[in-house]
Amino acid sequence: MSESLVGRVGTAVDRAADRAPTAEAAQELRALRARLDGPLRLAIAGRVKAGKSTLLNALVGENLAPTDAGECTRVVTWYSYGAAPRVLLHPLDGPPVDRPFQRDDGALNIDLGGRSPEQIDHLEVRWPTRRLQGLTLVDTPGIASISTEVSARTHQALTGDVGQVAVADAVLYLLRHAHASDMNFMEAFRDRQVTEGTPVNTVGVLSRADEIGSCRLDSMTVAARVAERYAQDPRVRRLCPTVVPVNGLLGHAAATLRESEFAHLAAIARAPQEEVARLLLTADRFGRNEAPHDPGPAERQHLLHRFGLFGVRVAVQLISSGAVTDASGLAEALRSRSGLQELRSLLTVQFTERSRLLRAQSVLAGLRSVLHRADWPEAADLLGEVERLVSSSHELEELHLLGELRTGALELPPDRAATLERLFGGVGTGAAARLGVPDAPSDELRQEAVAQLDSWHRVARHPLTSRQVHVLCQSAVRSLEAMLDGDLAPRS
Ligand SMILES: Nc1nc2c(ncn2[C@@H]2O[C@H](COP(=O)(O)OP(=O)(O)OP(=O)(O)O)[C@@H](O)[C@H]2O)c(=O)[nH]1
Ligand SMILES: [Mg+2]
Repeated sequence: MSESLVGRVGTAVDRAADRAPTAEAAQELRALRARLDGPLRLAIAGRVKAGKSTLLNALVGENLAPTDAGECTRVVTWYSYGAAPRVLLHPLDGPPVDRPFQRDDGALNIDLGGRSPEQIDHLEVRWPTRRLQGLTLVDTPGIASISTEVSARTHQALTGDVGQVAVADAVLYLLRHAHASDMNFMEAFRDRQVTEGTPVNTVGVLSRADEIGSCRLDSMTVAARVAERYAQDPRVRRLCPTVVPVNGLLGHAAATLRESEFAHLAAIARAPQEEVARLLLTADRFGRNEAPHDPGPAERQHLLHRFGLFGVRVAVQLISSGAVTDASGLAEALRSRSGLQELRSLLTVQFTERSRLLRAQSVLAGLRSVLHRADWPEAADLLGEVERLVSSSHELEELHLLGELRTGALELPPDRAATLERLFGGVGTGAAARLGVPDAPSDELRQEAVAQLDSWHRVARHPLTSRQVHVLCQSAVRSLEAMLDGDLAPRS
């Protein structure tokens, strides 16, 4: 379906590039054209120390992004696929330059060549890993309360400056649990300057989820309840209607688990039960206690740094109960407790499946802004063409309505809103997901689509149907007709 839209957007950009009055405008349009065919750009955003870089590493399955300290954490950094490792620095003024880098304990240590973060537009890390094929992850510095050069750059990556298009097609927004003392937490949401994401391209992550339930073994269950509550909060809903709890630290440790770490955890698990319970009471006691000697305090500090107290407790419990017996079994069990798999599935449904559509949307926004800015006679005609393209695209309309439904901007009974959200591709873009009948054979899908089509026609004809619902009915009918013409068309 999105093939035709992408094709039409590509043609519109090419046409504009052919008629661009200046070399800069032509170049900007060529870059937009490349973006249409390039990978989806997913930015990871949130407040300082929300766990953004750790989550990025967990998603890539490698230790690349520096965490904790260093000036690189203050620079917007793109991680994209490349056949060979390479780091490019894009200064604010001038062309990109290659920069040398080392790997310190795995994470990249990039030599900025004496430039301060304020002088750098962004860094681009190209890395040979299949996880980055088709997906560029953009690590952003934490959004600080005071506006600095650096948070201005984060802002631009997420939303675009005035007259410029955002760097990101989609945003993963990290929220940390709001403690009673941290009422500033919601400020980032109130400040529409900070992020103008829309609910269709933003997914919320309740990060550092293990810390929410005081690192007890049921922490993730507690975190899931908190995430649910956040997702109901109108201020959060406006930005990201879905919020999932993730323990990025554990996800990352699971993806990069070493045999020596398993051996240390197994040694702890073998100690007498009361001794283990005492040792694991607090992070401080676990990290600093002189005894036992195997593993000693240095190794235990390392385990804390890599797994967190929750991760250590879970790992020791899994080993001592006999549920896991080797490093690969432990990695698998920890991965499933990190929430990372659920996040991945969500990213697939929300972003990967509609990657082309999201990219087309970004490129259209870029094209519009170039045309508005440019002082050339044909801009008005070209803009008219873009507007016609947008208004005739049912896919873009679905995306728009999905956003409206998710923020609760449309007043509908909850079950009807949920049916429409599903129909517009909210839980998956395949016909079965849209119709709400997973695993059904194609003739059943067809029957279901015809039945739903009838029912929406009936609602549309009903004299008490409001104008707003009438418009939604027409869109629902178009979605179902497209399905019957496309995915569900009889094979010839
Ligand atoms: N317990 C726990 N700690 C975490 C988790 N994710 C990150 N951390 C720790 O939180 C600290 C900050 O993590 P980063 O990944 O650097 O956070 P960030 O949001 O990238 O930070 P800035 O870029 O400086 O804003 C580090 O000490 C991490 O080890 C998590 O899921 N659980
Ligand atoms: Mg960071």
